[in-house]
Amino acid sequence: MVEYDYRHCFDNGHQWVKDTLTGGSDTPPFVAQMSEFALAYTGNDGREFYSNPEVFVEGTLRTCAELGFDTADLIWDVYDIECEALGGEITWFPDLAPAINNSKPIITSEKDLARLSTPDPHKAGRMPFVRDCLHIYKEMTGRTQTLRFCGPFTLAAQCMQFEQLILQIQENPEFVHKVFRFLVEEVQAPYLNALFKDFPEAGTNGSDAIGSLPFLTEEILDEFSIPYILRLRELCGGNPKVQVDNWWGDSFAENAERFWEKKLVVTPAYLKIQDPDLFRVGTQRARAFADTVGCPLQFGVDNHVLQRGPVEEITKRVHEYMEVGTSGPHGNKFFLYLCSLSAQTPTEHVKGTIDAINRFRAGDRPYPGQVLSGASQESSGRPGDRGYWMGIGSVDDLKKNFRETLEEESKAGKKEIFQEIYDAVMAFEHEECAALVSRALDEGETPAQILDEALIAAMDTIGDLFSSGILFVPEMLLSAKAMKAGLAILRPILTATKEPPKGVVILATVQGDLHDIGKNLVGMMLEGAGFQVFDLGVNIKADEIIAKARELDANIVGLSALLTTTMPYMKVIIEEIHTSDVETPVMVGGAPVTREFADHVNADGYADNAAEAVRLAKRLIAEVDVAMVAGPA
Ligand code: B1M
Repeated sequence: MVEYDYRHCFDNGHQWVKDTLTGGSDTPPFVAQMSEFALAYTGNDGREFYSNPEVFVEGTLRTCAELGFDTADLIWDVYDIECEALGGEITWFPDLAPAINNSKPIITSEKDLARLSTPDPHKAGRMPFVRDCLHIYKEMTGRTQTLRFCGPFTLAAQCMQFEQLILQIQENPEFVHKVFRFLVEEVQAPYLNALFKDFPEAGTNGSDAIGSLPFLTEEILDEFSIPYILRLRELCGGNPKVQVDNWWGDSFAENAERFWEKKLVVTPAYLKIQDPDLFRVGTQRARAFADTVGCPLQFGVDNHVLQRGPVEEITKRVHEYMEVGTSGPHGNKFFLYLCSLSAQTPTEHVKGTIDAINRFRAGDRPYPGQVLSGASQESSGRPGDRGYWMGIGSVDDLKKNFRETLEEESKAGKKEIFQEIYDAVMAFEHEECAALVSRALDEGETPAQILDEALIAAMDTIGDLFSSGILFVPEMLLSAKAMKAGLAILRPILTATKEPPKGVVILATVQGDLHDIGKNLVGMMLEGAGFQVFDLGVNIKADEIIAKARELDANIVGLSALLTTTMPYMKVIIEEIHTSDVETPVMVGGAPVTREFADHVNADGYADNAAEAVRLAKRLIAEVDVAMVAGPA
């Protein structure tokens, strides 16, 4: 095995990064999140890699040195450490990073909160693993690594479960503030300060996948995200290095520039903008903003581009980002970021990416002046019909009065009571919705009519507004809650009268995958459309799905996957369903899933977003012409 001189082989890269963040660097450096790639590249087992500090540090350093990374960035499974130390359930995978199973939240009430206490940074969960990694890295390289932590908003979502967090923000904001204070003051600050004791000179970085648009609105960002990042900084002695740099969602902001100003509040050292938002908003617009502020700038290349390739496409993306990034008066304060190189990113693509970076630096530029990013372009980085992510389109494409038009069309010619129920759902008024549904029943309307004319009609509009980027996730959750309050009044009557649902759907996020926000939204929309939904949860294997489909005589199985690594399980599950006695059609979805992939795995349908999932489910039911089943909710 080749021996590398880890004390010196990253010297240049570190110097370039330092210069970029201070005066400026003649060479634009790159940094990368690549631990899952290192896991695969070094042939390790997931559990061993993410729990044995020697293996983790050596594997990361070796991979970076062997392939010629500028620096070696130690990024363990940053979203898990604090929640795991508090008792969150961790799931291990042989070929993936571990993950918190946040469908089993550890904080659901004041009582839960009262039971929790500050984890001992030297003993709790894998906090010692992190500390040991940092020490070993320092011994091996002579350098201090960045202290990584979970952004407070994402940590709260990991502990409370995302949907519950959002609903509690509306219903009981004081409790949520209490949770945030506990997490920041009694978990994160002691943890970071213990690490600072060993590494006083270290920089820090928080990862915040959920603390961003469109998971939250700008109001929630202002009240629940930013203040707690700043509070953490204050509790770490006002250290300006306490930062959270990886919010997404720039393309959902009403005003990207204002959003970037907020980013600079939590990460004053530089502005980071990453795909897929960067590709949508456009590199030139981002460059222009950074020039007006004069701050260092980082562009992040989507890991789907890096994984899918081909190398020519990677080169185009890398060269555009580097060319635009390094242009203008502050062009020497630019660095590139490779977002999360996954376990299945082919080594050839990683080599091709680094080669593209080096070619650009050497002046070998086959695509000079080529700018593909910007609002009018399709992103090859994000599969899906429209190239948009999360299955959400752009409001720019639509008439300004889209919402009004939809509402008018949907309510036109309806009885007043149905209009009122519709309005209550649209206004997120769950108590009002339940009261109006009761009144409609008293007035002699049938449950089926109330469902179709009022509740389903409102959820149809909500689905369209969400897939057009007009409403964000919190608004969708709140309207679903209002719809469910109305449905709760109808359900006993529907069951007693054997009123059949539109169909029975089993939902699951596939094996290896713990992402459930998209699946849950699909479930809510399906319920809102009159389907009976049985959600099996996350990390689900074929046998469980087949057993449930058989038990319920389900009309549809719906599979969701958010990781390219777990998409292949869709194929496995579908094959097992096909070889079983169950004949239920299968629909698939999730950000990396495409129509072509759905065809390839023999799925019966693919939907880009939640509203489309409802249309697809209706079509599948109509196609198979199955007998509708009434059953308990
Ligand atoms: Co994760 N994560 N994440 N993450 N995360 C992604 C997916 C990633 C692209 C980020 C990145 O690095 N660039 C990347 C995947 C890379 C890859 O696949 N190659 C990634 C990774 C790597 C990871 C971890 C390994 C940690 C890490 O970052 N290194 C870890 C893995 C855990 C695991 O599952 N084993 C992890 C963890 C997490 C959090 C826990 C922090 C959190 C998940 C919380 C939760 O779900 N409870 C999280 C999040 C939030 C994301 C991003 C930021 C957003 C995903 C999401 O919820 N989107 C994501 C980055 C990105 O996408 N840019 C990322 C919103 C949701 C509404 O959209 O799910 O697409 P989506 O659903 C849409 C449609 O797709 C469709 O309808 C929905 C509504 O319109 N749809 C269906 C969905 N399911 C459907 C089913 C249907 C039909 C339509 O029929 C049945």
